[in-house]
Amino acid sequence: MNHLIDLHPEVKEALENNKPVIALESTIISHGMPYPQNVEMATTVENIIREGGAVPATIAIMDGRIKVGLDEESLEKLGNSEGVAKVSRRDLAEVIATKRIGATTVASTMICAEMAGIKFFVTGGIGGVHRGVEETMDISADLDELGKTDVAVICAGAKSILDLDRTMEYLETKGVPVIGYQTEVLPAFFTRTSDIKLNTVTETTDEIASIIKAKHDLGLEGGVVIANPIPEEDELNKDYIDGIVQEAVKEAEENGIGGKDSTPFLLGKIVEKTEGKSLEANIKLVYNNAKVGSQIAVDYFNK
Ligand code: PSU
Ligand code: MN
Repeated sequence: MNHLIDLHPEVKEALENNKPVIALESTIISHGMPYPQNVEMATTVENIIREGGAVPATIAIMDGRIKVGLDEESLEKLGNSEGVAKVSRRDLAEVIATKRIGATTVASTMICAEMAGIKFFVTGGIGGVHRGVEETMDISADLDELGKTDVAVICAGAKSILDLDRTMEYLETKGVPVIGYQTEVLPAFFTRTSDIKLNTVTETTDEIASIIKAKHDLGLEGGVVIANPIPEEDELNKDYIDGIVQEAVKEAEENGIGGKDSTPFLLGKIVEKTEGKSLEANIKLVYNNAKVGSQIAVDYFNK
């Protein structure tokens, strides 16, 4: 184990006894949702994973260490402090060296999970190729990480703040399997569908576990995306949310928002403009991913 990693005792015990462990990111807490809903979401997700028979490991950077598994106090600190750094692959060394508080994105959570020996990771949505990429070159480091780091990421697709077609092309180039769970098309986060057909469609979590197992047996590098649509009863109206996303993207442009600030700005604007409806949907889809993700992990460990 890397000497910069601190494993929470619950996580350590699970890893030593070959029990399913699920990594969780912390940027969704610090930069993806407002306080106090963010902390409540983080705590509930952990409980859903425990009920599903796996052990949750929320990952963050504190005191110059990679924390794998957080206590209540640390979750609260992440969710309710000013100046928490958003840590992607690029930022990991700096935030460790300067001992700042850092929240891990999908990319850096994958890195830390792999270092700790964790194979599964539940979140809301992955980063991707941004709209207007021709001008900005804004492509999330999450996509390259998925191309090289061996962790299975369970999400609800990607938000339509992104260029979903190009995001899928990029993942194909990087050799990342995108597996639909009970869906033939890529889910678009707030909505269950998009017009992008998936190459791999599954009906059961056991099928997904088998695919991941085969990938491991082959020794193929890189991650896997499992795309799990938001539950029907929590889905937002497509035209409604598309309109709001368009406004948010326009405001980001007008305000010259770029780099790592782009995604948090858009997420915040969407919550504001939907008067919290998007937040509610976001929380529900994460819970659903936690349920399906722990089932996949349990099925995998039963193989
Ligand atoms: N998408 C969401 N919610 C989020 C994020 C993305 O719907 O909270 C966060 C994740 O941590 C993701 C990161 O890894 O934003 C991507 O940021 P960027 O686009 O700057 O790579
Ligand atoms: Mn970016």
